[in-house]
Amino acid sequence: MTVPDRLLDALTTALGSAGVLTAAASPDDVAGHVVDWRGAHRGSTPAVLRPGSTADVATAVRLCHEAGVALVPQGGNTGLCGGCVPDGSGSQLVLWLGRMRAVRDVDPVGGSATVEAGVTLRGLQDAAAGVGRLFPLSLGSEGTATVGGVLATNAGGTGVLRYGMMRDLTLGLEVVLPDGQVWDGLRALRKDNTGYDLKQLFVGAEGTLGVITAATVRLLPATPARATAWVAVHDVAAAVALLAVAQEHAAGDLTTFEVVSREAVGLVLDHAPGARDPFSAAHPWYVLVELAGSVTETLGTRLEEVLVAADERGLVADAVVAGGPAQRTALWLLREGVSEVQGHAGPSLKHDVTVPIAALPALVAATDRALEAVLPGVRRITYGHVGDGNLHHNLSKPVGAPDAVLRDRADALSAAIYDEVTRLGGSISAEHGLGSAKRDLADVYGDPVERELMRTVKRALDPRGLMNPGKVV
Ligand code: FAD
Ligand code: 2HG
Ligand code: ZN
Repeated sequence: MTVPDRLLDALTTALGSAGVLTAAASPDDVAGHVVDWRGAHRGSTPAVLRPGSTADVATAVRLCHEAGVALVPQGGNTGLCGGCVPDGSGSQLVLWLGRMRAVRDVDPVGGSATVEAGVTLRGLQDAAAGVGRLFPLSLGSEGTATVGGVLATNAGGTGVLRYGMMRDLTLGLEVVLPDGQVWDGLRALRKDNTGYDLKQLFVGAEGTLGVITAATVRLLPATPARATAWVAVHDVAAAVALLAVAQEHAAGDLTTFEVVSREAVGLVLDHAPGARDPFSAAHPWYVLVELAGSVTETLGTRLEEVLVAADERGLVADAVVAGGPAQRTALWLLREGVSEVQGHAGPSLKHDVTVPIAALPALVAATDRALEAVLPGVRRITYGHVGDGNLHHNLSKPVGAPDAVLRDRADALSAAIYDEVTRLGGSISAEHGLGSAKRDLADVYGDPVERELMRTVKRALDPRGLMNPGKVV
């Protein structure tokens, strides 16, 4: 169906002219909302709605519900599964939350903050830091990704090992339901056993059950001190063994434990401005280890203990400890830079997979063989959150091959990875979600009872199927 003009008129009357951007009047501005960050998912829409308040969102959702028009919630548009863009039919409206940027409350003693959905993740971190507290979720996209988006995708990042994912940091939500009702669940309570934990339904739902307009999240004591090492290891088994050593010697302070393959580091060195290899020789794998706490000297000693113990067990090929903030930033670039530079190797096939940590070496070994059999020379740009059992097992075409090679073999390459992940008891989406990209794969690899239960929830909350249709279920 097409979006009726009278709906767009009613929306403009309700939200004001700043609240509705039409493709007819502002084609360039609207164009930025119909394609995702990577340019991998593209759709179309006659208009982008830009509500400035929860009341605006409720009105817009109610009007669309009455007209039977579908909505696609959107925040920073940094999602990696196509969940944030409309389909190509031109019959879906984008609901952009980026104007809702108020920090409603920050409570350092109670350890909570309440912010609106359009506040960026960095804005939330800064609000916490402003009162001497920490909001610990951290992602490469944190300058653009919004609180609504990281909630809707249940984002993870580089601090999950210590602090958990977004759902673990959420105390309460305010949500506009698919018919326009507002659910005010903004409670900062640590204990609240009054039935189903409804907020958790909306976290990770990718905008398919309602629009998150605000959230109350946990704040933690600040950890101003850091100790960071970049460690070269022979293989993923050594990285996993190093994780065990780090947990033995620094468990309470261990915040980040990330692995990066040489292929991935090589791309950063070639393409990220300012990137530099701290070692004189290349190594097959690297680990970024970071401890965080309050006393620099204590952390430094603990990190030293980790490295000495690992070296005694023959796990370390080379290692460097950051001597100060500039060197720390340089080491982080070798890890955080990968996502941004992979495009230089051509189009990518992303696999955000997870298996039990102990199975990571088997996963890499088995998929190395299987991928090579499908497409000899295919580049494994593998890296990720080993401390969480989560690898970004991303692929690029063989050096010198045309882009089409990867596209033509895409299904077989992905199956080589997902089959092995499933055999090892893992999941085909660790932290990025399903969106439109992995919805059908979830039906293939997921448990049928679980998938049907999800459809039952979707039907119960959104019987007309107007909230981000075609995504997740
Ligand atoms: P969008 O991309 O706009 O939307 C994402 C999904 O959420 C869509 O389905 C959308 O419909 C829905 N949505 C958005 N806002 C709302 C709302 N208010 N209410 C309901 N639904 C909503 N992810 C990780 O987990 N870990 C990482 O380490 C990580 N690193 C990244 C690094 C880079 C460079 C990039 C580009 C992405 C990375 N991501 C990572 C992906 C991550 O999913 C997004 O960065 C973020 O969580 C999405 O936030 P957003 O505001 O951009 O949401
Ligand atoms: C990361 O950990 C992100 O850097 C992005 O989750 C992963 O781009 C990717 O595939
Ligand atoms: Zn990640």
